[in-house]
Amino acid sequence: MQNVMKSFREVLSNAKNVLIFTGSGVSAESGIPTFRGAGGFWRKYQAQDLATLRAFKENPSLVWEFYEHRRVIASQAQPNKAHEAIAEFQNHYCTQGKKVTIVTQNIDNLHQRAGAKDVIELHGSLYKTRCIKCKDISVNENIPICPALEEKGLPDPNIMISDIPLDQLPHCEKENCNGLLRPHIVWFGENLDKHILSKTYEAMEECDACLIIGTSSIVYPAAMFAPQVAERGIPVAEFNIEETPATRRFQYHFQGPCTYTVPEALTP
Ligand code: BJW
Ligand code: ZN
Repeated sequence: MQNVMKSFREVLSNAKNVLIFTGSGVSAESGIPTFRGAGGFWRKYQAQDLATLRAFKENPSLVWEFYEHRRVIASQAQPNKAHEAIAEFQNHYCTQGKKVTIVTQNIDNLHQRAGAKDVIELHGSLYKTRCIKCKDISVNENIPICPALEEKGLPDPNIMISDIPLDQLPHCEKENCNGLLRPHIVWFGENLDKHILSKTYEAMEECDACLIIGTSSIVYPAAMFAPQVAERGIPVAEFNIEETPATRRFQYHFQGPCTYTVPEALTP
């Protein structure tokens, strides 16, 4: 492991353009549950039951409670040593005229809170809303997001109903709109933003080293990105507590909690 780590650190020291992909595993040690791990349930639901437009249309109150809970958890969490090492690496490399692009599937804002710059958020953000009527996207960090959601969203599986009246859920404040707001998050079956995808493809084309940290590599299209970089012959290093369906596609695999392995790779 030590020699392999030494080899990857050499790759990084010669690289001019590094791409870092992250998933929910990077925030696991900050106390934010991953999707497919043991903590991936909220009440009796899994994320794929609620993270759909259909679920939101059927019961916007329930879906807003779910996201209110996630906003509370994420805002109380602190960036961990992996987020910090990534942000410091980016900062340090930029002062040497090199480039580090961070592309995350996470919606928790922890990379940015650790000091990372220009983070590309593939799946949106817990702290942005989108109006279903005028499509306006706004930043909203209020907790609760509206009075009716105060203390709502408790994960207790015995809570069976969610019946906040529609007019008390978050609504658009643009003049003459008042449309219902939804979380600005890419739900299952929805397309990723074209502009964000093209920035990601550009970073994939330009990079000469790549890290993929804390993702199961099973949700598409993000699951294809690091393997596509590896197919170009670029050294890719996976950091995960276990092997994933993509592991064999990568030159390096560092197994263990990313708060140990990532600082080991990135700290000068
Ligand atoms: C650690 C660790 C530690 C833990 N240290 N590591 C084939 C091709 C294309 C699309 C599809 C396809 N088959 C199915 C689809 C559709 C679907 C999809 O991919 N489904 C899969 C489940 C198969 N994709 C979509 O719907 C996407 N849209 C799309 O494809 O549009 C075209 C289309 C239109 C119409 C119909 C079909 C297609 C959109 C995907 C959006 C994903 N959104 C979510 C939910 C967001 C909402 C929310 O958060 O509430 O984003 S899904 C969820 O998974 C979330 C995550 O960003 C994403 C990735 O999960 P991640 O981060 O990898 O987490 P886990 O839990 O899976 O893994 C954690 C990892 O960390 C593990 O490996 C651990 O070992 C590791 N770990 N602790 C290091 N300390
Ligand atoms: Zn509106």
